[in-house]
Amino acid sequence: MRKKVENYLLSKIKEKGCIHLSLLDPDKIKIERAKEVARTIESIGSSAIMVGGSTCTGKFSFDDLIIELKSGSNLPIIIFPGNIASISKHADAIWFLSVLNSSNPYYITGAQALSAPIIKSCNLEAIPLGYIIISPGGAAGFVSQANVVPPDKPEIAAMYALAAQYMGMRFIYLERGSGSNEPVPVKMVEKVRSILDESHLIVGGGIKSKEQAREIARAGAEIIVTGTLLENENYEERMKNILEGIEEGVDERRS
Ligand code: 1GP
Repeated sequence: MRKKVENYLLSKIKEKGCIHLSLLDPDKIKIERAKEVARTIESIGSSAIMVGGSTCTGKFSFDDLIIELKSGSNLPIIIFPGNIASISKHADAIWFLSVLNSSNPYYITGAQALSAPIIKSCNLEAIPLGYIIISPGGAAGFVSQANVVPPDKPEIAAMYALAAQYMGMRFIYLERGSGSNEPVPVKMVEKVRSILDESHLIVGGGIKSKEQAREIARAGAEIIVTGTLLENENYEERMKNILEGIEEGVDERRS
């Protein structure tokens, strides 16, 4: 059943055509910066904050980071779990993700079964998500033992995406890997978009420029995620460029 955060995302997508979500990796952000970063992300026009990463050095508590982020912004905080430790009752929702092209069932249904009762006890909104990792896949691909999709094979990504839709996953995430040199190829985004008629398409990994964001939004992404650029000194300017690119891409898609 769709709940508050999912309904919020859907209404934003309907309004804007494509929205931007900011990803904060607990291993990479300093907790002292969290409140200010959250405030800036909201003022620039990102629609939600995702928190998570594939590695976990345990520098500080996941709960404390989320509490700090919430003190700086009213945006929904959505957990993007890298493992079953990435759960907090202070978040608003969790992407309940299955790594569809993992070669290890732990990452497809095992971690999900282990974490489901904890998610329920935290009263967290779980949003079903099919996660498809495209080569090179970065840390996410390595940790989740993904049989990464070759970037020049959009039809393979499309068949996984359609399978996810048929399994009832309401969001599909094409992931190139955080910090990847290149984002998901535009042809792959177009192909996946063309085959989906119910699920919503998220694209992330390696998106650094306005032009890349524009092309991916034009190709049919409904959510674009950026994370690494928040680690730069001049991230505000870069984020503004990404948001402008998304708007232009949607305008071109609609024209
Ligand atoms: C990673 O898709 C996200 O899971 C964001 O990637 O860090 O490359 O922006 P970047």
